[in-house]
Amino acid sequence: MLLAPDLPGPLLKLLALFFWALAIATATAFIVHPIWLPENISLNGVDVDQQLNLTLCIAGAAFVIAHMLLGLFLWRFGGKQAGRALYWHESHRMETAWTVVTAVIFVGLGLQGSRVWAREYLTDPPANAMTIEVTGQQFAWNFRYPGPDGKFGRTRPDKVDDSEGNYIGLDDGDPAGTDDITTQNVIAIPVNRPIQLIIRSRDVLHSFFVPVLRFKQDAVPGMGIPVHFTATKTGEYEVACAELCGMQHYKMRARFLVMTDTDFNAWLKSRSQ
Ligand SMILES: [Cu+2]
Repeated sequence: MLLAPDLPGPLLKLLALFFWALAIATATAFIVHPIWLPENISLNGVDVDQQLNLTLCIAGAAFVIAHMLLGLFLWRFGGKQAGRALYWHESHRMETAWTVVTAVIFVGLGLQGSRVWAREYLTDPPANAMTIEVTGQQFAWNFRYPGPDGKFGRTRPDKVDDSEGNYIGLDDGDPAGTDDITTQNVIAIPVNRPIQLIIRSRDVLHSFFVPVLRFKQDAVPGMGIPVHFTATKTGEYEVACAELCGMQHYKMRARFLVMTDTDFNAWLKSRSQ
């Protein structure tokens, strides 16, 4: 409180009110949250949202308590009538306490979060999972379904030809690829069925981001990165590219359709023709 005697009392009281108002307004904005994430439609997303809420509750409580105390001290001890503040430094007990408490909270949240992450990335998809390949390119998302044989055909970089619609370089010399179904900027999946995506890029880094799935994964040239999830609600949602990948990055998006089994089968059939 070294600055306290230099400022007039009313100004310090005003400052105290400002800190209290700031704490209350911020807490209210988070509790009411008129602007928030879109709804979650993924099984795993429930854990992601819980983790986010837990982190916000702890950080929010620390923020509110700190600002309330700051305001309180200004109100109570500010101004000339309060005299000079007592100053001391070095309290090993207090320093140890706040370091330990902070460390426990940070490490605890980290461990908790890594379990949510591991469930999504370090477990195998269920045996009945349907595999779809995702290939990012500047500036579109390509999707490929393996077709009735359940096998993806070979692709070759020298076969890529945008003018012919062969965005991922399907090799027509491979019989496994003849029934492959490809789409651009629209992906459909059946609801309540585990889906495995193999995420690729044919040029630069992209990031496959589906906010309603609480799910974001970089697409890295030369790698096929597997991820799996289950969507629990039908509807039309959005895929965005979440990695700045060039001048037209802003319009790199795809429609994400979650359908009933019947609708999905009909959709896939219409695409294979
Ligand atoms: Cu991109």
